[in-house]
Amino acid sequence: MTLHTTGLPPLNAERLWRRIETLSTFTLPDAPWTRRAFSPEFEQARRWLAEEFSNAGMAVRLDEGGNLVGRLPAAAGAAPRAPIVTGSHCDTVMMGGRFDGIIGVLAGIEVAHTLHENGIALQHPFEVIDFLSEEPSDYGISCIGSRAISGKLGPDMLAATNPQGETLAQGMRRIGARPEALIGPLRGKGSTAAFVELHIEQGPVLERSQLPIGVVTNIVGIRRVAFTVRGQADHAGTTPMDIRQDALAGAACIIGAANRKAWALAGQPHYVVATVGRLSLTPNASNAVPGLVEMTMEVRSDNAGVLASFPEELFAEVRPALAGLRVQADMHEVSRSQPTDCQELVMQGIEQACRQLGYASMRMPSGAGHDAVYMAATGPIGMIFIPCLQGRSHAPEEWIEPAQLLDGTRVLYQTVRVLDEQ
Ligand code: HGY
Ligand code: MN
Ligand code: MN
Ligand code: MN
Repeated sequence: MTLHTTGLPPLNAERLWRRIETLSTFTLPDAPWTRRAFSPEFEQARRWLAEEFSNAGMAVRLDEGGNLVGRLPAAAGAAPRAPIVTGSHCDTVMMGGRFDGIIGVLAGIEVAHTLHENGIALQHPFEVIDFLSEEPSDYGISCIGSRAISGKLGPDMLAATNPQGETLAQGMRRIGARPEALIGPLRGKGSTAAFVELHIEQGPVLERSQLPIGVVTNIVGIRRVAFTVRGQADHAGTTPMDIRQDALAGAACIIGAANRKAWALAGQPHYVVATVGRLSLTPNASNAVPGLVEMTMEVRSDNAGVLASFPEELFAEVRPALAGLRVQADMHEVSRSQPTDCQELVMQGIEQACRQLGYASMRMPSGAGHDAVYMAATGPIGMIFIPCLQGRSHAPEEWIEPAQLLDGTRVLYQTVRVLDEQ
């Protein structure tokens, strides 16, 4: 049954929600919901998505950066214009949710399907992109596909390896991408008329404000550094405290200092958060002094200066404590994205669409990173947020109601129509 209420976009809410349910079946069975980029589940999902792109009337291709791109041509006789683009990502973190990234891809397909089946041809070509590996991949790199589009996937990243020793370039080839072709940006400045991404907020603001739509003003930059702390593995019972070299005690100094530093900087006047979310230790036995710790710390802020100095300042602060523990540590950067502003053209387009459809909205920053950050190199960007239950994300408890998804998809559809008339 297609929702044909007067004035509202003729989207098919049931078809949209059915796609959410189908895509969520492509997961590690014993770890819902997990669809890691480059995994078998991911490749199955990609094959299904390509069918859905095509069923929605779009021409489909996989670009050199591993992005799945669907495209509706502009109306016959329309002047040549850059495309209006939407999209997001269908990969997840380990035991993530069914909506982070996913709703941006599936809502884009529903917009295309609705345009196509109602014979509505825009003045701009319309593209929907499922970006490759927006989440930090097993190679340590995130936003792989959108970095490729914007020319930010350099040889050092392509040489990064996963725990099995496979390089990112090999992984990309395995899923049909052509990393050897990435000698520059896949899309240059001005190649996108406007990019607008629908995404769950992944935070509590909209739910607390009881608002259906958020208009994103800016997206935090993210800097990820790898710490390696080396001590000496020893017997936990026979090694006195004054001669042990406990690598985990050293790592704990770094983690504690990062937490204190972020607390001290938070809200003054910038947004600053720091997290160590990935850590491995050797030999990882209850009766052995840890000899080696490898961990990743990320710091996020809307201020480039904080991003540029936080890891280095942190490392300098903990050096005396590490020396006291007789452990060695080194730090190297894994990846960095800059704080990125959304453009008035797109923000006002979203707000106009909300007014036309009768949705209240509020402007707000994004503490999460998104592919939109990299699409900013190709043209003006904007993001539409919808609330998610208790702001939870990157967890199986992530949830939205079908009506909330429909709200967001309606605003996405209408925003595309508004921007098409610009
Ligand atoms: O980590 C992020 O900010 C995004 O959800 N991948
Ligand atoms: Mn995410
Ligand atoms: Mn996401
Ligand atoms: Mn995103």
